[in-house]
Parts: sequence; C-alpha cells; structure tokens
Amino acid sequence: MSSPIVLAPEVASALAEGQAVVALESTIIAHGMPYPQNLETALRVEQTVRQAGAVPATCAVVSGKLRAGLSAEELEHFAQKGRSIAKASRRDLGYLVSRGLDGATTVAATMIIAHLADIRCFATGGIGGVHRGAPATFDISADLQELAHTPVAVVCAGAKSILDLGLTLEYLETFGVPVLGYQTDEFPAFYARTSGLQVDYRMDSPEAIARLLRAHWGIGLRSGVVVANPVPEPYALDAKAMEEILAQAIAEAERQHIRGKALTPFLLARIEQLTGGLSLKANIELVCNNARLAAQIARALADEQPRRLENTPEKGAPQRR
Ligand code: PSU
Ligand code: MN
Repeated sequence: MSSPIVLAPEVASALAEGQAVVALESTIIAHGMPYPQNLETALRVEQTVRQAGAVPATCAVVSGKLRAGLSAEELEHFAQKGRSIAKASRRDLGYLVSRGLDGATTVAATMIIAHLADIRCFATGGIGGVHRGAPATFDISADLQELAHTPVAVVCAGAKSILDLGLTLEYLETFGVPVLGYQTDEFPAFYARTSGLQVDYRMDSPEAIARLLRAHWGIGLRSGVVVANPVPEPYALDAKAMEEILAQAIAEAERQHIRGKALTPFLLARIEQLTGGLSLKANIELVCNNARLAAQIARALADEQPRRLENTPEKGAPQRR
C-alpha cells in the first residue's frame, strides 16, 4: 500500500533520528489571518520552533497529497490564496485527496496528518470548540472529536470566548481529553490569560508535560491532550472589552446567517477589524509563544526516547520507511 502521507526530507530525517518535530496547522495561515501577516507569522513560527531546537512541520493538503513540512514557496501559496483554498477538517480530507486539490488543515486535520507521520507535538493558536448556542445549532468543532481519539498533544492559548468555554471543557472531559495549564491553574481564553474556568492539571515545566504524555499514551490511552499556554502578558487584551466585541461579532454573524465552517473565519476577521488590529498582534505573539513551548515539549519527549506508538487502523506506513 502506498503511503497516504508525504514528509519533507528534513522532517523525515528528524523523525528517523528521533529528533524533536513540531506539527503546525495551515488553516490559521489561509483562513485565520490576512496577507501578508499570515505569511510573516507562518515563517516566524517555523523560525521559533527551530530556535528552540526542533524541526517544524507545517501540515496541509497540497495537490491531493497529505503533507508534513512545506517549502517557503508553498507557505507563500497558502498565504496568498487565503480563503480561496478549502478549509480542510477530517470530513474534507478524502474529497480533497480524490480530486487532487489543496486544503488548509484545521486542528483536527493537522492532528490526523501529525499522527500518520508519528509527530506527537503540535502548536496552534486556539482550538475549535463548542460554539455558544450549540444546544440549538449543534455547532461543535470537529477538533474536539479529533482530540477524543487521536494521540497528539495540542499546544494552544486555550480557546476564544466566541465559544462556550465551559461546555468545551465539559465535552473534553466526557471524551477523556486531559486539559493541562502551563504555569497556570486557569484555562486561558486566547486573547485573555484567564477565563474563570480551571484546567485539570497545572504543569510548570515542559519536562513535566512530557512525562504526563508518556504516561497517558504509555498506558494505552489513545486520546489527544490539550496544553493550554496563556498569551504573553504584554499582548493580552482586556477580557471585558473583548467580551463586548465578541458579542457584536457573533450578533452580526447571526444576522448575516453565517454558519458551518464559514463561522470561525468570519468571526476572526471581524474581531480583527473591531479591535483595530490589536487582536491580530496578540494572535501572532501567542502562536509564537505556543510554538516555543511545543518545541520544548517535543525535545523533552525526544530526550526520553519514547517507545513508539503501536499502529492503529488509521495509520499506514509513512514513506520514509
Ligand atoms: N480558532 C482560532 N484561530 C483559528 C482557528 C480557530 O482562534 O485559526 C481555526 C483552527 O484551524 C481550528 C478551526 O481548527 O479554526 C476550527 O474551525 P471550526 O470551528 O469550523 O471547526
Ligand atoms: Mn463548526
């Protein structure tokens, strides 16, 4: 059987040698930020991972191939084409592969690619979650189901309070996904460092997180783990002011009947306009901050020479072997 995934040569050799690798997503590039800040951020995030001693693997679907590790030209392509590139979550991958199309992968789809490639650490900005109003709309991000059954650690700044953070944490609890707070007891709310909601466990070092990951997967649990890392203090936005802006953005989305996969990108763009670009600055800084922590965790995992995860039905043999 031919491999479903293509690794960049640098990523393949790092994995073969047991070096630290960090997966990165591409929806944030194509749908989460405007050009050219999206390209600058994608490059800076990769640079941050390298400076912290790990190899970056930005994931995407390129001409129908699942890819881990993109060239600078490919990053530019995703950044420039922006929203004209399909936003790809779990349900979209088969279609894009069958048609030979490009797709910008969400947290869910990036976790799938990372797992196929044997990458266990992934950095992003914020995860999707249970939307406000979900009891009526059923709008719950596929990211949460992916966390329920794909063994990858996702380093994020929590989730935006365009979501119902309390219900998001309940959902993760139901599906057995540990939520760790990095040097915090509270689940961070993306732009804000606090949400009033507790994480399951506070962790004060990348090594402690790596030990927990080893233990979690070592006893055969197959779920992902959320590592919540608050936005750096100088870039945090006022929680109360943000609440008003988020409420306005959500109300506009309702009036314009924006639903499904279009909702999150709409809200992100509107929030950026309403904060006069401050939200974008915070977003860029928190992603870099997450990339650094993810690289440190990946290094701690590599240092411990983890036993390889056994094959699962979703896992084929990557091309590098
Ligand atoms: N939240 C953010 N920024 C983002 C996203 C979420 O703060 O860019 C993106 C991620 O790619 C995430 C996706 O996986 O949106 C979730 O989309 P949906 O809610 O449609 O599942
Ligand atoms: Mn949704």
